[in-house]
Amino acid sequence: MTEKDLETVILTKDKSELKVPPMYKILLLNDDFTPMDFVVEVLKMFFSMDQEQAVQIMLKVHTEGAAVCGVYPSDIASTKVNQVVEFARNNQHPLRCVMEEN
Ligand code: NFA
Repeated sequence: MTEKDLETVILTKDKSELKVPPMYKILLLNDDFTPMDFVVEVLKMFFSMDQEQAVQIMLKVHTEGAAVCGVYPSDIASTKVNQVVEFARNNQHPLRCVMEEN
């Protein structure tokens, strides 16, 4: 048996791996042109909402100017923002979607 076999190996985690990741709110912003039904479809497709939840959030955006539609870590949030904006552009709607740190 070598000296190496008797060594105690201690695995440590870097402090950064123990911290919870920063979270980002995704907001939809109101505009005068995007159809309400389209916004409802976006909320169902990209934020896994059912019809009732999606209508509620869409109406909140419509009446208050903006609403949070989800909270995610940075990479997931930015992917969703890009997917929503691309889907809106592909359908000729000016819908805006942004993320902000909590
Ligand atoms: N204000 C838009 C309309 O009256 C609906 C809308 C809701 C647009 C939420 C963007 C976001 N057609």
